Amino acid sequence: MRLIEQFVQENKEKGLAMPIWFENGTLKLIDQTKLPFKEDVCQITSVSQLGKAISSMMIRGSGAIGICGAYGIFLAALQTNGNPQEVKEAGDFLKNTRPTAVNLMKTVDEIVEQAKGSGEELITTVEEKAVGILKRQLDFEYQLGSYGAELINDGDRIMTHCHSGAFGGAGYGGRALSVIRTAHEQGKNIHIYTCETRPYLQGARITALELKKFGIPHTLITDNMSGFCMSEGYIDKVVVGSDRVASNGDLANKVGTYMHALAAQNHDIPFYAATSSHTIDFNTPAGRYIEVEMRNPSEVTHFNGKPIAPEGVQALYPSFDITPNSLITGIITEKGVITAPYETHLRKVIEKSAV
Ligand code: RI2
Repeated sequence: MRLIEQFVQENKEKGLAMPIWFENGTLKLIDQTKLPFKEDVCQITSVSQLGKAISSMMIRGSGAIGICGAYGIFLAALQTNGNPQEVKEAGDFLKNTRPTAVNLMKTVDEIVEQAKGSGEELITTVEEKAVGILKRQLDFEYQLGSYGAELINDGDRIMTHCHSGAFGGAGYGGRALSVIRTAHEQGKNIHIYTCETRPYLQGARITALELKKFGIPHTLITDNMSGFCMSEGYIDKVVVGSDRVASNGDLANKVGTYMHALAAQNHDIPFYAATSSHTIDFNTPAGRYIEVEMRNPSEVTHFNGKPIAPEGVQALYPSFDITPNSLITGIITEKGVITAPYETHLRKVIEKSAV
């Protein structure tokens, strides 16, 4: 059995729900467009098919698409019999599938830079590196979960947006749900308000599914109810994930995050972003430099293939928005919880101990 298959088997035995894995010589992923009604497993036989799965959001979440980078380069190494030029080209292709989440780009660059030699030697080094990255991502989830859980009190009612969980990460709880899952496993009595997250409905379809599986009490709300819930005192804390954190602490996350942060500030509700060092981009000085992915407006005008607006209506779908650092109470990472001033504190905590 290959090293990468052993890694998968060990984690399956621990009961982790991985979004993508390598088994019996094949790359497989859960088609997240079908959740929660079906857990369809798709076989991925080429890098171009993996790229389509990422851009069509069959697999999504910044952590999960980050590990797609590791699996994708390993697949490319296998299929090209370790041809370094073709492996590099596969990496360039994968990096262009979604522009906002930085984990995918960083993972591909890391693994391609360290791929040595050609042929069997290249396949082996890529596989070892890929397994190292997968283990590291999973460790991050446990570590940031444990730091974040220290912020959660018994009885807290926590709002989250989109899906930053196991299927969007490496298998334990992604980012936000690692914090929530750890607090729950510590025996804290918590209740989650999960925003449905128009238009792709990650919150309704996937966060609610995982909370149900973890046995964590929760209530589904539509995105436009967060202000009401905060003003009525239903929410004690907000914890969201992150697709990219700029070096000044500005945050790109699923569209809608910014309006929740504004409402939270108005009601003195702590607003936390859960992330990992791999999602902090020191090459991007501020949020305004982050490219926000603009998706097809038909994802707004249609639902499940059916129109929900007059034919020909103009629509807009920015997939993310930018929450300025001034609205963020703390950034939860695998190194600890980082607070303002982010410009200096992020570098101090993360860059000094770069992974
Ligand atoms: P982690 C999602 O984007 C959302 O922005 C969500 O908050 C984030 O990725 C989760 O990523 P999409 O891929 O924080 O559904 O869990 O468009 O890494």
